[in-house]
This record gives sequence, C-alpha cells and structure tokens, in this order.
Amino acid sequence: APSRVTPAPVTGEGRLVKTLRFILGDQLSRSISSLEGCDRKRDIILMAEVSGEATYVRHHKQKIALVLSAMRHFAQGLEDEGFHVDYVRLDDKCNTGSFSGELKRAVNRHGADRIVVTEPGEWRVLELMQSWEKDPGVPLEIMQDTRFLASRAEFEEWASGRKSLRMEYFYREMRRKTGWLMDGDKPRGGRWNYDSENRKSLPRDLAMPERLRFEPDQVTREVMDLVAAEFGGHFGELDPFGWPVTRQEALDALAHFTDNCLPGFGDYQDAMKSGADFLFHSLVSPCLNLGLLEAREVCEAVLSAHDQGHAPLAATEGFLRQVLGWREFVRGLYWMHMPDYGESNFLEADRPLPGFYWSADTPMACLAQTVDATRRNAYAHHIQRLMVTGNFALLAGINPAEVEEWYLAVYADAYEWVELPNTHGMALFADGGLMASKPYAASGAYINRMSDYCKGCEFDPKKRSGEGACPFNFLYWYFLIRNEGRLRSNPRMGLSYRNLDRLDGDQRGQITRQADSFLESMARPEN
Ligand code: FAD
Ligand code: DLZ
Ligand code: SF4
Repeated sequence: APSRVTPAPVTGEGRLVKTLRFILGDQLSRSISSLEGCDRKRDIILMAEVSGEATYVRHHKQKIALVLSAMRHFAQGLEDEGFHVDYVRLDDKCNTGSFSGELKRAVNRHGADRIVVTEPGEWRVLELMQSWEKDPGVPLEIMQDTRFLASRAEFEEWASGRKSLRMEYFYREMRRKTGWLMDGDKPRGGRWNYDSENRKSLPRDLAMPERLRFEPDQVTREVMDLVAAEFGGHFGELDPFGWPVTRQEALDALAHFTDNCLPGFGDYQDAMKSGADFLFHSLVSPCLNLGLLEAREVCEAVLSAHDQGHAPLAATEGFLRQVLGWREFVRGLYWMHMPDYGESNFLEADRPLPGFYWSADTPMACLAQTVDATRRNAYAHHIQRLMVTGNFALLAGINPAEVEEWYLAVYADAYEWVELPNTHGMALFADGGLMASKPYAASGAYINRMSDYCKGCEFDPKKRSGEGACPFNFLYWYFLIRNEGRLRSNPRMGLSYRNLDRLDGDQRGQITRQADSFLESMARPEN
C-alpha cells in the first residue's frame, strides 16, 4: 500500500473530487494516513458504529464500550478542529450494521468521487475493502498504516531468505534501526537481552502500584447504556469501566505507568499473584491498538524515564523488547502468512473449549483467577494469557480455532493481527514453529514457582499423578507422550524428552489413564 494520498484530482466536470475518508474504530490516531491532505471544507470523514464489528466474535462488553466511546471522542476532536465528520451511531435508524453497508450509504449521501482508507488490522476487513472498488464503484485508495515502527515491506525484506524467523534477531535489527538503547553499534550495557533478570518471583509483602482508572464521562456512560441494551448477553462485566477513552487520558495513563510501574516492570514481568490483576504491567495495549497512543511515543516515554534515572536498564530493555520487538514481529508475521496462517493445526488438537473459559467455574485456582480477572477487566497480563489459559489449552489439546475465538472476544486489546500469532503460534504451537522455536508447555511446577495460586488450590502442584495431583502435571506428561512423534526431534525439547524417558511403563500408563479421564470429564456439557 502507498504511504501518501494522491492529491485530489479534478473530475470530468472540472471540479476537485470530493473524497470520503473512512476511519475505522482502531484507527483513532490524528496521524492516521487516511487523513493526510484532508480538505476540511470539501472532504468528508466517515466513522461508523456497526453491530457486525461487535458480533463477528462476541466481544467483551468493556471492549465494545471502549471502542465506541473512543470513536465518539475522536470524532468530536476532529469536529472541533473544523473537519466535516459524518458519524453514524449504532442506533441510527438506517444503520445497516456493516462497514460495506455504511460506506455505500455514505458515498451516495455525499456524492463522493473517491474513497480513502488506511489498511485495516484484520485480513477479513482488508478483503471487504478490496471489494469496495467494485461496489460502490468509486476509485479507492488503501493507504499504508504508518503507525508501526517497521513497515510490512521492511519486515518481509528482513524475513526473506531466512529459514526460520526468530523475534530476537528481528528485535536486534530494530534496535539498530532506531538506535534505541544502543551505544554506537553495541547494545547498551553490553547485552541485547536482560530476560534472565526479568523472572523474579514476587516478595510476599511487596506493595502493588495503584492503577489509574478513568471515571466514565457522559459520552462513555451513554455508550455503556447502549452496550448493556444491545450486547448485554456478551461475556464480561461492563461496570466498573475505567479504560482511557481519549488521547489525553491515554497520555496520562502512560505517564502514570512510567512514573509508578516501570521500575518494577522488569523484575516481575513473569510473576503472577492472587488478586493482583495488573502487577507492574503497562496496560497500554488497548490504547496502542486503538491508536490513542503510538508505539514510537510509548517507547520514547520509557527511554526518557530511563535516561532520567527513573528506570533500570533491565526494565527498560524488557519493555522495549515487547513493543519494538514482539509487537512489530507478530504484525509482520501475521501479514506475511495471511490468509492461511490460522488454518494449520500442527498438533492436531481437536477438543472443544471447556465451559470454564467463560464461567471461571473450575477448582483449578490459576485458571479460575485468570478467567475471573478477564471477565472483570477485559484484561489479563501476558503470563496469565500464555502460561495459564494458553498453556492449559495447549496441554489439553483444545481446538485452535475455538481458543483463538475466545482470545479475540475477551480482551480489550484484541485485534486479529496481534491476537492470532500470539494464540495460534506462541501459545498453541499450532503453526508448527513459525512463531516460537518450541511449545511453551509447562507443568504445575512453573505456575507454582511464578505465582501464589497453588496455595489456594485443592490440587497439589508437586504431585505428578494420582489423587489430588495438579492437572497441569499429568496433562504436561501426557502432552509429551501424545506428541512424541512431532516434538522429540525438536532440539529445544531434548531435556523434556530425556525427563520423560525416566518414567517407566507403569508411570506412563497411569498418566495416560488419568489424563484421558480428566479430559473426557472436562468435555461433558456441564463443564
Ligand atoms: P505489558 O506487559 O505492559 O507490555 C507492553 C506492551 O508490549 C503491550 O502493551 C503490547 O503492546 C506489547 N506486547 C507485549 N507482549 C506482546 C506480544 N506477545 N505480542 C504483541 N505485543 C506485545 N496483545 C495484544 O495487544 N492483543 C491481543 O489480542 C493479544 N493476545 C494475546 C494472546 C495470547 C495467547 C498471548 C500469549 C498474548 C497476547 N497478547 C496480545 C500479548 C500480550 O499478552 C499483551 O500485549 C499484554 O498482555 C498487554 O498488556 P500490557 O499492555 O499491560 O502489556
Ligand atoms: C472492535 C470494533 C467494534 C466493537 N466496533 C466497531 C465499530 O462499530 N466501528 C468501527 O469502525 N470499528 C469497530 N471496531 C474495530 C474494528 O473491528 C476494527 O477496525 C477492524 O477489526 C480492523 O482491525
Ligand atoms: Fe493451577 Fe495446579 Fe497450581 Fe492448582 S495446583 S493453581 S491447578 S498449577
């Protein structure tokens, strides 16, 4: 896609064309490429609340409220600047409920000669956009989304010719390109990676930083009423709602993070704690993915905190790795492999998603806490997503498509470009290793080490099988047994398989029987 909008050409009748600029709900950035060269007098900016976007997966109620409220505030901001915004509300009488329907209506309403959009975050929507050239049949320009630190072309160039794509090497390229945390061509402090210092478990009495919540204003309250009325049956609590919905709130939230949480972010990045929903995480992903914040400014805020002596190098590097590394990497991977990326099922996982992913009703304390936090906040931090709900789905062999739909529905920051590689690739290894070099499979010992969940659980994380054994344990061994043909030759699985080899036939038999019966009981409708 081009990165510059063609200047408005002249129509057959000798007047300048009237351009309709369509801004989607996750394109709420003043710098969005579809606004480039916008003529405040002549051009129309279209924004449309459409029910289809809330229901193609049944999004968490807070996510819908967040997107709609942020859209309304963004539109108001543009109007205040003198732009002509045509804003279609969800409850407008003639609302067709879809992007294509609203675009067509708007082209007719305004007699537009040309449509300008920025490429979307989801393949599904790109396909729609590509159909707009034919219907409504007006010339269409799809602009590059320039809000990322690596363009799709740059990523593809980096990826081309490489046998396997590893985030670490991409990240180093990005460090070199940006010069961030670099001393000349060397990484600051002499190391690229401070991961090993970012895995401390939490001291029991360490106080958690207070989180900034934003009281819903009139606009958000109206949206919340609408969401309750239209999507009341969707997963999740709507109230209390505290996400930032404006650019200013997003900036305040970012400043609050760098001042209060960043110093502890590194040390406890992989920790989990009962009742602590956010720990030292930034909570910036919903704002970043909507466009209220841009990746560059988030990184620069963190680097500047480090330069002023507020944040240690390990925390700063750990954070930068997430945004400059992982976030850009998954986006590159998504676009490089779509539309087929989600089709693979390397481990042939085919069990249905257990009901407790929605109800939180399970005696496994780690899962109950993670799902419950997800329900209350439309948020869970990375280790909960990867090592609790993700790890369980991996070990239990849950069908990737069902797991992916769950992740896309339940998190406020979920858009397919970022959700799919993380779920399909990182958590489920369903892509056979495009995204991660080995499955992130772990037994209860990992969760016990990184959290205090096991203390409040009826299962014993130290017991491999038999009565009271932690299900993550026998499922872990069963996972290795079941997937031996696929995984034993993976060099990074060597240690796991050497450990499996120490089990005798009886032990393997007991694990297999217990895992089978557990999985079968889980699949019954009441679970
Ligand atoms: P922090 O821990 O404070 O990290 C800072 C930022 O780094 C995040 O805001 C995010 O922008 C970026 N980041 C960190 N890890 C990743 C990653 N693996 N991929 C991409 N960006 C990353 N992130 C989403 O934004 N949307 C999703 O739908 C999503 N789905 C996920 C599904 C699974 C199964 C897993 C394992 C991870 C998923 N992630 C997703 C990545 C990550 O868990 C979230 O970005 C993070 O938890 C958001 O919280 P935070 O802003 O407090 O992050
Ligand atoms: C997520 C979402 C929701 C719930 N509603 C809307 C909407 O009403 N109008 C809109 O423009 N965008 C919405 N979005 C965000 C879109 O789903 C998102 O822009 C596409 O998935 C492309 O990433
Ligand atoms: Fe989770 Fe097992 Fe620990 Fe219970 S014992 S909290 S199921 S890891």
